[in-house]
This record gives sequence, structure tokens and C-alpha cells, in this order.
Amino acid sequence: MTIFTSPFADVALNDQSITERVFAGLVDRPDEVVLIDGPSGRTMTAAAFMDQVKRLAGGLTAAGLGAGHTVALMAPNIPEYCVIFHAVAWAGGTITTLNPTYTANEVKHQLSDSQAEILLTIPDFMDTARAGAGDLDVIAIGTPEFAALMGDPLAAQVPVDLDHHTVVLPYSSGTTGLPKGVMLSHRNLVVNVDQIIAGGGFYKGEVAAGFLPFFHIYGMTVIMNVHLAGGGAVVTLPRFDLPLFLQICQDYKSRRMWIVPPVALALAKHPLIDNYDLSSIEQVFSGAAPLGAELSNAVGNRLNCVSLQGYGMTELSPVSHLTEVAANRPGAAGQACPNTLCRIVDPESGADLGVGQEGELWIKGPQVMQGYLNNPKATADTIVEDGWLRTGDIAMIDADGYMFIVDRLKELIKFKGFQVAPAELEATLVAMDGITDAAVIGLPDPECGEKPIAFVVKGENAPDEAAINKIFDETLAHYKQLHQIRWVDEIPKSASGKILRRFLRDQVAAE
Ligand code: AYL
Repeated sequence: MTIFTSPFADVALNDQSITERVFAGLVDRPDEVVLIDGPSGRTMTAAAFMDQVKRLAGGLTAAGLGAGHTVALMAPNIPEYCVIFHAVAWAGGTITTLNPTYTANEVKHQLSDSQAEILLTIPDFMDTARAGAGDLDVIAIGTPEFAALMGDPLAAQVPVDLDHHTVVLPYSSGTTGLPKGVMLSHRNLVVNVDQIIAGGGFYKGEVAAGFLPFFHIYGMTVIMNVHLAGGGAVVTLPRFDLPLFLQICQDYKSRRMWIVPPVALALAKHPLIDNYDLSSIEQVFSGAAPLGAELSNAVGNRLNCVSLQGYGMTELSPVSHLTEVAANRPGAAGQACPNTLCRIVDPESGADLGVGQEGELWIKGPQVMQGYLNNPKATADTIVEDGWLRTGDIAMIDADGYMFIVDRLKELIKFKGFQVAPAELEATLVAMDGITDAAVIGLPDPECGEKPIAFVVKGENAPDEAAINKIFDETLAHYKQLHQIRWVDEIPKSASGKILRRFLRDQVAAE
């Protein structure tokens, strides 16, 4: 077995809850502003943040929503997001995070799958939240009902099993099928914060313009928790808005931009960039989807800074690979984090491969998830042989330990860094009367990375394109919309009935 190790020294495993870890980065600077609402400029100090976390934790506990209970949160990035997240964690509960652009249908699915007992949202999303929540209580942040949830402060972390209690339950489709609840423990979240800070460095007092959504593991761990725990601050942006993002980076003298590849494209090409003083920026860090060497270099040259890349998955809390400033290699997805082992495995034969060879990337480390909620089969298919996580990505590791993602073995489509599960779109299609079969694949796109397109087999009285698009619009979030529908006679399948996605992708590529 060829095992690739990390170039970094291991970090010590820290016996703290994620909120204890974050508070440790706040207690010695109580008067510092650590959260700023981007659009309004409203601020929250470290002391105010910790106080609100403890009071909400007390209130949730008193309301029977503390230890052992699951709270759902569907909100854009605002300071209260961080308060709610840590209050649930402090109270010994589980938080499941929903994309705030979800439709009622998607909300309903995640609430029932996660067995959430209350949904917290913002007034703007109340209608969708209520429509998806059925009989469940829905409370909007900023209302008297939300204020009433605050109780007597809970002085200490409610004790939980740091290795096995699920503190957060984001959703990911993994290598196949529908989105599944990813069970992440306190240990997973805390160690990943420490791995990121040890491997990627942290500038004391660093202020991030945080537009990457906190409901997704990138925003949650890398922006929210790393900045609070590491000694920095976050300006929360409820959505990506290029002028506001640039203004905040300029005003707060940000030293690092945390981005995804579509933003790299804007940074390299958009004329607006020249209107701002971005001389404080020392580093642009991209993750969640591939960033080519050419675009990476273009960003670095335009902003006169280093352009780095990280790699990971929701199932890895999320980071397994990142790059040190001094060791940048454009086009590489990074080097293994501290405490992280890798293998490259031939997907056909199962044989371990060596330096320079392409195969499936397997990861082992303390950031590997506990498993998928109520889905032992998907868990067993993903975490194999004593703790190795199969990523479903095809990668190559060079002689210096740089990992390059070269292809994807799994079904997943990435639209602007967002996960689109083909199985979910296919299920929506075949549920329509008059559609007998369907396959969804990603069409490469310079701006979005990939766009979902569908191959559809017509039965009797099939809906037309407009009717299909209308149902998609009503039931699925914006990034799951189809960009093309192709009518075909049949869907190519293997002998075992699996859709031959590679065949479809090759066919489209050859056109
Ligand atoms: P999920 N290059 C190519 N593909 C990537 C990269 C990358 N640098 N990073 C992520 N992916 C793809 O769960 C890959 O297919 O987590 C991987 O299996 O939404 C999938 O995205 C996982 O998608 C950071 C901060 C990584 C965040 C993240 C990843 C969060 C995405 C590093 O520093």
C-alpha cells in the first residue's frame, strides 16, 4: 500500500467542543468587534457574541430544544447565524443547515430527513419556510418570538461525546444518489479548524469578507469558525455582490480573499476591480471546484498577490488539502493537511498506485465524517477499510506531494461550487407524467464550472420543455435548474442498469 503523508507536522487533538474552541479565540479580546453585518455595518463584539450564544443556549434548553435535539437553520450570512450555530452546539444539540434559496419542497425533505424539531429563518424566507415546515414551529430571527427564545445564560458547554455526537448535519450527495445528512462531530470541526490554521496560516486580526454561505461547510468552517477561533473577524455578506465585496475588502484592509472559481474569473476579468484599492490583499484562496493554473495566475497577477487553492468535501469537515504561501504551485489542488493521509487507488482493480499515477483519491484523518445519517449502506460504501474515505475524485499526486484533481468518478455536478446531485434531478424528471426515463450530466462551462443538462425519454403525453422548466423552477433551487433538455430514444445503461454518464459526457464533448 502506498500511503502519501502530509508535509506538515501533526496538530494535537484538542479536547474541546467547537464552541469552546471558538470561545478560546475570543475570551482574551472581549471588546473587539468580531462580527459585522456587511450591508448595514452593524457590529457585534466578542463579549456580546459569547453572551448571546450562552443566552440562546439557555433558552433553547429551557424550551426542550437543547441536548439531543435538532435545530434547523435556513438563513443567509448574518451575525445571528453564528450565534444560533454556536448556541445549539453549546447546548449539546445538533444543527442542520439549509440553503436559504431552497424551495418549500427541498425544505420539507431536509426537515423530515434530519428530524429537526424547529426551523429558524429570517422574515424574508418565512413563507417558503412555513410551506416546507408543515406542523413544525418556524421562528424568524429579529422577531419578538426569536427574542423570547433567549433565556438564562448556560454557563458551560453541555457535555457531549466529542468523537461521536453529531453537532452539525449539512447535506451532501457524496459519490452517488440523493443528498444525505453528513454527521460531523465536534472533533471533526475542531481539528479541521486547527489543521487549516496550522497549514494555511492565519493573519492575526484578519477580517474576511464572508460571502461564501455559512450553510455550506466551506463558509461554516473556513470563514466562520477559523476566523472566530483564529483571532480574526468576519464581515457577513448575505449574498455575493461584487462591488460590496470589493468595498469591504478595501475598507477592512482584508489580507486574504476566500473565494470559489467563478469569483476568480471576476477578479481576473471584471473592470470594476480597478476602482478599488486592494493593495492589502496578500492572498486569494479558492476551493470547492477546480481552478486552473492559467486563471489562478491571472488573479495573482492582477491583484499582485499569491493565488492558492484548497481541496476538500463536506464529508471532510471540509479541508484535506491546502497550500502554504511559500509553496504555491498553480493548478495543484494543494498538499495534504496536517494529520491527513492519502492513497491513490485504481478504481477498476482496487490496486494502490504511486507518484504521478491517476486514480481515486482516498483520505484518512480525524476530519473524516462519522457517516451519513440513517444510511449505513452509503456510509459503508464511502468509508472503507478502517477509516479510509473514498472521495469519488480522480487525482494524481506528484513527487513533491502536490495533489492535482484530474477528473470526477462520482456523479456529482458542481455549479459555481454548489452541489447538484444528478439523481435528484433525474427523480424530479421521471416523477412527471409522460417521462419514462432521464439522465442528467454536467456540461462544462467557463463561468459556472458545469451546468446541469438532461437527456429525457418521452412517453405518451410528455410535458414540453416549458412545462418541465416550470416544475423545476417551482420545486428546485436556482442552481439545480436545467440548462438544456435533449429528447432521446433511450438512456444508455450498463448491464446492471447504471446510467453510462461517461458515455453521455463524451458524446456531448465530441459535438
Ligand atoms: P463539497 N479542485 C477540484 N475539485 C474540487 C476542489 C478543488 N480544489 N475542491 C472541491 N472540489 C470538488 O462537499 C470535488 O469534486 O465541498 C469534491 O469531491 O460541496 C467536491 O468538490 C466536494 O464538494 C477549502 C474550502 C475545499 C472548501 C472546500 C470544499 C468544500 C466543497 C477546500 O479550502
